Amino acid sequence: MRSSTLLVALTSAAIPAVQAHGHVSGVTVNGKWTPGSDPSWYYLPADQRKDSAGWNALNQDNGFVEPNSMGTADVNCHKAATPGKLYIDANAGDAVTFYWNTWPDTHKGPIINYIAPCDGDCTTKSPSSLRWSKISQGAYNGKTWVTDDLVKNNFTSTATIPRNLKAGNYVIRHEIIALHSAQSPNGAQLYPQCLNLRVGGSGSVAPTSGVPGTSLYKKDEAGIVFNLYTSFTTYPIPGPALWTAAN
Ligand SMILES: *[C@@H]1O[C@H](CO)[C@@H](O)[C@H](O)[C@H]1NC(C)=O
Ligand SMILES: [Cu+2]
Repeated sequence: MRSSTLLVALTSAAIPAVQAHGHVSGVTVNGKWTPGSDPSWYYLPADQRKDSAGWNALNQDNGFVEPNSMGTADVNCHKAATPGKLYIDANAGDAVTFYWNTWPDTHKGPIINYIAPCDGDCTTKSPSSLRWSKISQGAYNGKTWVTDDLVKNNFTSTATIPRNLKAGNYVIRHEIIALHSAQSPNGAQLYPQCLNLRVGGSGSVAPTSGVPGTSLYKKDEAGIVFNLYTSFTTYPIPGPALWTAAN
């Protein structure tokens, strides 16, 4: 008994039991913190979860959505996601800084941000009803990846809300695609994180061309199957073209 306890203690100290990937624990806008969801809340009854702007999802391992699930609703806001109850408050043109709880240096890849209008209340939306427009993206500059910057910057990444975006309620989908195993089919790892966003200000342009999550990516497109371990100078960021009409 005693020696097996010791063995477990030694083993878990030497080898981290689960590789830490990550989730968005919250965001700041103009210095104000709004909480994201915590995957460990998923099995709590809804009335016992802490309120968050982040959507709850079945990602207790801080894990990912695999390319073979790109045709399912899980691609939207992570596995079996349900809406958060709070909103991030921001104006068009504001910067939203996403705080990941952690991120492994090995998990290099693009960081992409999308918005979907809720046409009313985001807290009752289903993932498959959302229509995404890509508002910003970053990946590789010839030397380093945006995920390297994320690790360097206290696990944060910042997106700017288009400065002429029409006021209203949106879901913002902040996503890292980790490429460390993407040389194999179904090896890329999608880490989508959704949060409710209430946009104010006097912007006038609403997205009209958004696409369902299931249309964002193809599992065999160039930026999804990609070998990080050969020499390359550019990386083709996957997904639809940037939506710039409200910039
Ligand atoms: C880093 O992020 C954490 C939240 O994830 C925050 O509590 C801490 O203040 C941040 N540190 C710095 C130096 O900004
Ligand atoms: Cu990982």
